[in-house]
Amino acid sequence: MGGKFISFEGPEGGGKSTHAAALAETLRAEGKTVLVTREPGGTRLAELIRGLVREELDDPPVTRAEVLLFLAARAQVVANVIKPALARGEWVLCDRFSDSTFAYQGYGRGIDVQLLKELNDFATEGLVPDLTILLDVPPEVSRERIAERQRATSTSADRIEAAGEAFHKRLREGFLALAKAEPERFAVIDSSGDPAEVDRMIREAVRGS
Ligand code: T5A
Repeated sequence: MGGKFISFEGPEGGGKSTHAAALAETLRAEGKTVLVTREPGGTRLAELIRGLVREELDDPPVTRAEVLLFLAARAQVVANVIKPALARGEWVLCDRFSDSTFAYQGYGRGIDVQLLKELNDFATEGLVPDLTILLDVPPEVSRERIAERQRATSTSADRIEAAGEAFHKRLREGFLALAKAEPERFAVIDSSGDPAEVDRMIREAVRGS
């Protein structure tokens, strides 16, 4: 049987990387071949774009350019990494995918979500995850986890993390609205609690998908 394509979404610090790695371990222990990738990123070109969109530049991308940069990175990882892995029958876990564009550039930055969906379809050749795990955390938990990571790694907020409180509130609401519109694809999981319990809920969502 072929593998599934599962995306992890949600506000910053929701635990996407942590819980995607844990799910990969579980699936591998069951004998499945699992590819874990991230967005933007996952190929050399897409990783270069990741650096560009997160950096504080003298010439930061205007919103339309930001959209196109994320979509260029997505087109690259879909064509060269995700689709080939799915064609080989592997499971693919992706840390962020299309819903991040709808939430951040749509609900967050105010670009029309329908237009974004059309542009995104072009970039992904219509590829949609079989299951999207939305790791939901309130803004205060998100802020605290980002601050903790910055303290631990002696780094500062990137350009998008540094966007204001109202932006982060809008994008969380955006993710929840996207999930409400497609309940059959999304599993919304409260990620503010015990990590082991979050992992258990994720495994349950995957089994039920
Ligand atoms: N972006 C991206 C767009 O604007 N548009 C797009 O189309 C796309 C694809 C990408 C940035 O680009 C933007 C969104 C982002 O701003 P990123 O690195 O993918 O950047 O995104 P971040 O969300 O910033 O990644 P983070 O690493 O901050 O968040 P994660 O992966 O959600 O969280 P994780 O796993 O690193 O965990 C963060 C901390 O919380 C702890 C972990 O140990 C860690 O310290 N933690 C928990 N603690 C308690 N309970 C739990 N359940 C926990 N889970 C994790």
